[in-house]
Amino acid sequence: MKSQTVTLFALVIAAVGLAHDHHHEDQIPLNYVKYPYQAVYPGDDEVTADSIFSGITTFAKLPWVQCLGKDRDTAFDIAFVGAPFDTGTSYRPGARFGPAGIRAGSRRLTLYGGYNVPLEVNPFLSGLKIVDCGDIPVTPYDNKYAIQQIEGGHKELLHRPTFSPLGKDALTGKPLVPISVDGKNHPRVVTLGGDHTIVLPLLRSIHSAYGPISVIHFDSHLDTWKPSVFGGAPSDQAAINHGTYFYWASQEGLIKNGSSIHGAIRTTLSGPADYANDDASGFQRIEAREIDTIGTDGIISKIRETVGDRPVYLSIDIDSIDPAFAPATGTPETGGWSTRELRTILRGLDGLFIVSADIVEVAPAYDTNAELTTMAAADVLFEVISVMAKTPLGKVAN
Ligand SMILES: [Mn+2]
Repeated sequence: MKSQTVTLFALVIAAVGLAHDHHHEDQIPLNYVKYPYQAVYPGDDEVTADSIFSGITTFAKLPWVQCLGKDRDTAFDIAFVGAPFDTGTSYRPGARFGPAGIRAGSRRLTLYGGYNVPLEVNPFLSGLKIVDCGDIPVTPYDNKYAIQQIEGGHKELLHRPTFSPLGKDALTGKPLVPISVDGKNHPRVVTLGGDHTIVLPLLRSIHSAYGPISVIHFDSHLDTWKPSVFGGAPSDQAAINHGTYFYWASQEGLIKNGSSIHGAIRTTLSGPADYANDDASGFQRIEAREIDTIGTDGIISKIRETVGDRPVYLSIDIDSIDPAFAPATGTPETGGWSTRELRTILRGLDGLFIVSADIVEVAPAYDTNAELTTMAAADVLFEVISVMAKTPLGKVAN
């Protein structure tokens, strides 16, 4: 009787001990599957490691941080965030599904680790903390309110402290100072659109840190059109859409005049006056067809000469790529650049101070079964973050 009590007591002690030894990892269901965001590719020693096609999809399978929710205190250097807004579209709607589609198209970016061969950098292992913040909540019922939501969400992320310090100049070893107008070192935000209207609230946010900004804009369309070109506007709100947002951004003084440039332009016009209006909005232009005469090198030179060493915002409309390669977009135009050509041109921006960027007008419902457009969008952003990872947003003080 007595020995039975002792045995029972020992069992209880053992059970308590087990509870204390119970590691957090053991609580994951089916514990032979590793925590999806920290999987090791490929060939770790697990029986069944997490696969690139499994799990919940974030951009490039980066950690999901609820930056606008419970994880407000988590610092980062580059944040991906979705802006699922498409009620400023003139032709095909559907870019509200862009963020989800681009994430799906990005799954393989880290398959073998993510080393960018031509740029000789792995943005995912460069020491920068890169996260996926999910989407900014955006109402589909009220454009005015949605535009405020996008500006507010972006601004919150842009004004968070960075995870990494700015560091020192690679050549001189002198400390770098921020290139912002508020003197702070800001993280970079890569926004997944959404139709192109979102760039108006994004530039309002950028202005709060950098003042009037130089813009590199890849698009088949000007997007500086006056509302009258769209048949006039029945309301103030209708006057702000995915073809007029740069006109308004220019009117508001958000764009640095003369050092901004469009690339891949090939739209028809209401008339030559559209180009005069575009000039007045502060943009230089590179026509899509120039690739046949000056090539990618010539286009890169034009962009670099225009922007110089100023802080620059990069906005990429997926319709800059030819619909043969990226058909799933709001207003497709034939005669565009190949995915290869746009990627080459983006790599040519190496060394520029790209403070933030977006890719817009990806409307996955019009894509091929092979996910050509969303894959192109994701790969384009891979070039963008590779360029970002190589150039900190700082200069040596004069
Ligand atoms: Mn556009």
